Amino acid sequence: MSDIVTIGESLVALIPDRHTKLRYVQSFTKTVAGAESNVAVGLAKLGHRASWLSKVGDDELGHYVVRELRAEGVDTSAVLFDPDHPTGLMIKEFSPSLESSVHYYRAGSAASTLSGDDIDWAYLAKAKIIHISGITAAISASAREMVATIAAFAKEHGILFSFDPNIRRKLWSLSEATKALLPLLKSADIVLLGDEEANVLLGLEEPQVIVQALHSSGARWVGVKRGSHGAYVSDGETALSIPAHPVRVVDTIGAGDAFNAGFLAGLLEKRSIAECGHMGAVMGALAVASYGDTEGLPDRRGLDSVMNNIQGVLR
Ligand code: KDG
Repeated sequence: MSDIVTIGESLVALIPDRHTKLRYVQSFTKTVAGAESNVAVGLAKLGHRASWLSKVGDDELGHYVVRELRAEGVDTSAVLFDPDHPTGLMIKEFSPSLESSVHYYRAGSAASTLSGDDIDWAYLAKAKIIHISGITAAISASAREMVATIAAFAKEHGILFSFDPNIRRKLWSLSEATKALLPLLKSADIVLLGDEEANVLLGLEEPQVIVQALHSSGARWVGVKRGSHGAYVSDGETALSIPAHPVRVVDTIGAGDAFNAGFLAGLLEKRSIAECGHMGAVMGALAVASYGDTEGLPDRRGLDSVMNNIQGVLR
């Protein structure tokens, strides 16, 4: 049984060996990407029981993705292999100024065929937290419907529903995203979102105001991710700013998922909101300091030693 189940598409990600246009790149490193599996990997590395539920192609890339996630300690026993649709692929591109962008080859992927029929509901019912990002809602109509059904299922079964809108403009328009994501945001117990996403979805800018609005619509815990400005976190009683953990940035993709993993680990460990926020900030920073979405994430000892140096935070 897992403490947390994450549900969404994972892809093979190709990472270029240099910061230039893809047309000039000759070598890539093959890795695994995917917002929800990134969160599961982060939690598993910290010693939590984390599952990732999805569909991949019954192809070499699909078996690679599942093998890698299993090797990181994620429970992949509920993952389905689809013989008729391929595993999705994405290619990262880094500009000389370190801006990252992504190119997707995922339309018609195995994960895009996900629907409520693919869910093992008895398996899901045992989770303490279900975490999903808006990317799952963006990949197809059937996946979008599945996410709404899962949110309702979580509520009925007293399972905490954790949601990160993760708006991806290459997957849908802002108006489509807003229409689909707002109800999910409002049904979540835990909302973890970027400040720019809050601006798009709620029209709000100040972290304090964003947090208040999300608590009024039902969220018990909120984390507003503010990039190099750190984060603003709240449990409804205590709200505070968390400074960014200083690191040398090389690959920003995956930072938000790493924050989510640290924050959710803190909640599972029944830590204070300040500790949850710091754990998220440290995980986010370690993710961006290395190439790949999850390769830089610490194990339990690594995170604890950084946290021990953060004065006045540990219990
Ligand atoms: O949050 C990081 C993800 O965006 C990345 O791993 C790939 O899932 C991904 C996506 O769809 O962009």
